[in-house]
Amino acid sequence: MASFVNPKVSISPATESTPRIVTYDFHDGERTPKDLQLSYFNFGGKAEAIRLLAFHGRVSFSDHRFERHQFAALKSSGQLLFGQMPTLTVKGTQQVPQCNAILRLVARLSTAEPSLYPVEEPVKCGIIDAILDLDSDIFTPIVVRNYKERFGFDFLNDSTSSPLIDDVTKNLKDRVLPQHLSNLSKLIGTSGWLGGDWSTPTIADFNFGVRLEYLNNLQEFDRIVEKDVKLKEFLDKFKNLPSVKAYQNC
Ligand SMILES: N[C@@H](CCC(=O)N[C@@H](CS)C(=O)NCC(=O)O)C(=O)O
Repeated sequence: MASFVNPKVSISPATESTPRIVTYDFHDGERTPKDLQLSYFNFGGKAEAIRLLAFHGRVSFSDHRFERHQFAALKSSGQLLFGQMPTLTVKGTQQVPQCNAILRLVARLSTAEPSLYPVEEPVKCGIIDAILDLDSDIFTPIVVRNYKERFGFDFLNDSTSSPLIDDVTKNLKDRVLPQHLSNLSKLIGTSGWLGGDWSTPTIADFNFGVRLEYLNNLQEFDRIVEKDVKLKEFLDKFKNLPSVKAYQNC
């Protein structure tokens, strides 16, 4: 596989009130890092697939990595459309929140060939969308369990509820997650990517390349992803993409 030509990377450190900003400039097109500002916390989380996708697709952007207290100020200022991150701000004015929407937008802005989200192939896009939607089937119960108050289940934070939460964790580990992961595994095509026999990754692979690694590392689920040989091979294939390796070394 061809090696990856790195962008120009510059870093501006965080201050008390401003985020750490990393800019990736590919000089490939009209767009500059200033045109696309990704806002998220200063860790991987739900932004990492977007960062990797933009990097792989040679889409210049600036990565604004907020500390928690800075996010709290941003949220209370009302500037975030849905009160959450990640969001992608385009040319300083238009804001696109929601991971899947951002992944699609970044893929459309990329000139990568074959496309990371081929809008001229509606069925392929339908398959990619369906796979992306599986993300919420897999992760919603985990997020609800971890952030109960965000979903109105505050009362389950009571210590007397912890046996119930343990039951939830057990059910997720033994039944719910294995079923979803088995379905996902069956979608791996002959070339190792999700959804079909196409030879290059799409936004579905970028999403799950990051998200399955995260799930696999959650202690309570005991490396649940790598128990499936095909998913393990998928994760290895993703981590070995020249762009992914280059991003890690940037
Ligand atoms: N549906 C949204 C969920 C985004 C989300 O859950 N963001 C979290 C961080 S991972 C957040 O902003 N949490 C802080 C809050 O809700 O106040 C997406 O897919 O982008």
